[in-house]
Amino acid sequence: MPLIDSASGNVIREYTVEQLRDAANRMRGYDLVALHAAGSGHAGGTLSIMDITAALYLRAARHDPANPAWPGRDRIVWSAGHKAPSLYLGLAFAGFCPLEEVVTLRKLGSPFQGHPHWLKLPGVEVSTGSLGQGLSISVGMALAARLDRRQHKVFCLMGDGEQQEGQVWEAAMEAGHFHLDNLIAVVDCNRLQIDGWVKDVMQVEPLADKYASFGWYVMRVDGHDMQALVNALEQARAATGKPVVILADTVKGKGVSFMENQAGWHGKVPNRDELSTALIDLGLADQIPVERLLAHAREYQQAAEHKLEEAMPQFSRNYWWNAAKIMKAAMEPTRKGLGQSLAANGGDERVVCLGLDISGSITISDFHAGKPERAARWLSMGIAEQSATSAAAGLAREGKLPVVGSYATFSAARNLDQIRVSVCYSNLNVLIVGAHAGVSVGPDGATHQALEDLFAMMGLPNMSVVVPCDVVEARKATSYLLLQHNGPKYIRFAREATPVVTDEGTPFVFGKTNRIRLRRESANFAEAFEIRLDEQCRDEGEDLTIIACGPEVPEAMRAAWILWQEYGYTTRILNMHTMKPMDEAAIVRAALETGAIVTAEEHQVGALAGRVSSVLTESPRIYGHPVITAAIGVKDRFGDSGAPWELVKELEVSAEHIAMKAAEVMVHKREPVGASTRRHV
Ligand SMILES: Cc1ncc(C[n+]2csc(CCOP(=O)(O)OP(=O)(O)O)c2C)c(N)n1
Repeated sequence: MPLIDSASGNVIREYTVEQLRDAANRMRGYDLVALHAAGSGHAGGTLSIMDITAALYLRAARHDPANPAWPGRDRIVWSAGHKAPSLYLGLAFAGFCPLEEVVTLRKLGSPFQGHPHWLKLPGVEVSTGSLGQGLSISVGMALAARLDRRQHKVFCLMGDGEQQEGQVWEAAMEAGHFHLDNLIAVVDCNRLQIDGWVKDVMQVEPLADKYASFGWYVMRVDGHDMQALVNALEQARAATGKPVVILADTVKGKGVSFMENQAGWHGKVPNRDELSTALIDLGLADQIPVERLLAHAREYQQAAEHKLEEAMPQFSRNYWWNAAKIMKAAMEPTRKGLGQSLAANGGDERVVCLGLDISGSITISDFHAGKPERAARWLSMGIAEQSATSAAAGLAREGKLPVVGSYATFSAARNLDQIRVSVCYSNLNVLIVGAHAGVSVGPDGATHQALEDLFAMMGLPNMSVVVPCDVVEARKATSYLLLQHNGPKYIRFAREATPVVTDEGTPFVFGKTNRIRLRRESANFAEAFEIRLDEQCRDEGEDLTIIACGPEVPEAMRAAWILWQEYGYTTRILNMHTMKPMDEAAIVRAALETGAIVTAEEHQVGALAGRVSSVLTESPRIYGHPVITAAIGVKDRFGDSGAPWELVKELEVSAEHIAMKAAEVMVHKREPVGASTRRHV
């Protein structure tokens, strides 16, 4: 079946198998250019699925690029959201969007988000990125089509690692139960996932038997044989009485010699030289206008940056990290602290670590790296966050010290009920790692940016929550939580390198806030500040307090520097690393002694601000004392693709935003109600 003009029902274009092969090959070339321009993304899986993409978008599916919302169109659900660039190229080649725009992939504000968002790009059916949800959405769409007596088909594209998600099998059961013969699933079986071969990470085969036993027709094809793919898709359309799954055997990184069958190319993109070699491999050296496309990507990026800078609070000079000769900051990813602690403490025989197919990147695999004697205590659970959470509870019930982690949005949101009941209600000793939290997974986009996790984790009875401010504090916090703290515990940290502002000697006491004061100007940013336990400090008559956690602590320190330089205000910073139980005494002291509090969190505003506010409203010692409060955080919106530091600006959680808000607060502190409110900073 070809592309259709929905108004007349006429065929717009009929691709031959040879033309489809050629299109798939060129799509691979454009994919690599877009990934190179983005600087991040998934080369391996986008290349393996490209023949399927071409066969589906240019031949099998009935749709009209001029009318993406045509009710009679086939629906294509891209469950493997990380392979978004293939979807975008399918749409572009079919004529849904301009081909050259795809090079704005993963850039701030681009319709070509890191993971597909249907509200940003016509032709995308639904938003995906959290693996394992697409088949359920497809079941819903297929049921809706049946209820509405429509004849279109619903296609669902998945990966083979993705089959590890339990939700896939709930959906498979539903599709079989409802005899959804308008549903066609395609699995890109490239046999690799992030942590290695699927069979080693968590065996999913025999997939054919599994689907068949759930009441599906099963076809197995060579996913790079265009004729076989076209035939299979056509046969699947004709099936009656049961849903169809096409298991397409593919090669990850297909077409590029140095990427084929290499797990390392899962989440990696080619540099300029590698791009040239790859295009030669694909026989496309002179066939894609690489320089023109890259120039377009650069122009888009410059315009996005310009818009962002225009919207930033303005001060007399540039205070950004490392912008000036003084106040230089060393940067290191906070996540490394987890790995350092697990490597150091993993000798304890009770410690077991559960991998969720994102092990190297979040550093949990440092637990066993180079230590074969720990291999038995490294438990690869596959992409199955919900089951792994309850399994961790089982391990804890038997006296183990389990650590389970993934992107915070998958380890502290997708599995929320398992955390609530299996872990918290049972009050078990499970350390849950919320890695890559906040905006620090930047280009991946909103689906991967945990900006809500603290609400749930802090709201759970028995749960303790720590949000370390840098790599050193992350190591100390992990070590404490792992070996000394009993009960459910959640540690949350970022992916991106952030300033290192503490050192070995900095106190870390669970539940006790650190107070940070700017003492001097220094070539080294961290050395300009003194950090002590808040309860050991005396009042120095500071003008205001900034209470911050995680990556907002260094931002708060930079804000204190701005406030001193621009207005002469002195700031007390509270590093609220332990978000639960929160150090209420430190908050009350700050309120009484400074009378002005600004909270700063890289999260939907309220996890920190709401808790601080309730401490203030619940504390009789505050009665009668004026306290002005303000909050910095993400304001009830999803994130976006973009560089992490761009998103810090876009979501208004930078030091500049904190400083500007603090300056406003100071106007009100100095001129209380009744006085003139005309003065603005
Ligand atoms: C629920 C969820 N957990 C984890 C991830 C992170 N993640 C992205 S891709 C991926 C591996 C997917 O493997 P597979 O389905 O085989 O895709 P392919 O290897 O073909 O890229 C993981 C774990 C995610 N996106 N969603």
